[in-house]
Amino acid sequence: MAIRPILTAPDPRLKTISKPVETVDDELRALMDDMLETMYDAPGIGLAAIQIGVPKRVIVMDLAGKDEEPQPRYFVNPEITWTSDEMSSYEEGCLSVPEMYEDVQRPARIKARWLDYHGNPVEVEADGMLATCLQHEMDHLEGVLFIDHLSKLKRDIILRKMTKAKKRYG
Ligand code: GNR
Ligand code: NI
Repeated sequence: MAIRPILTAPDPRLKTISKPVETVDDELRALMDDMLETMYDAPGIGLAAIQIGVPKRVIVMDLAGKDEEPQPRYFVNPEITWTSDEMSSYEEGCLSVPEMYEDVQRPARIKARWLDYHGNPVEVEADGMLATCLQHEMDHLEGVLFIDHLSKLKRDIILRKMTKAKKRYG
């Protein structure tokens, strides 16, 4: 396992549309293991492969609390099959937009399906953090960041701060 560097905005690679995975094999599981280790190290609650520069439709997540048993989750080729009309708002952050937090509105409930760590199909109805986080991560697979859901003014302010921080710290 290895911790890999996380890309940060405005890195153009974060705008890539990620490609579907053809087979869930040991090589893909090694990538998912690295992603999970990178996510825990950051620390974050979710990570899409493109955030470490790999344009595959793969997500890892762990929504367990600090004092709970770890609960790693793996999503390969996820698809949303239904979204509620009801929306919910959550203050989101992103490892690729460090230290910036803004409220984002998304459907409150979704139905989604994906392949798990072993390539087995899973289908669930989700709400709460799972629904929010899965939508945030699936946006990454389309090259979309949470700041793309904000007004252009707010987005530009955040991107300007990011560019300044990068000039300072490299
Ligand atoms: O660690 C993360 N926290 C978070 C908080 C609210 C909504 C979404 C997230 S995902 C984020 C990790 C990340 O950037 N995943 O892409
Ligand atoms: Ni993110």
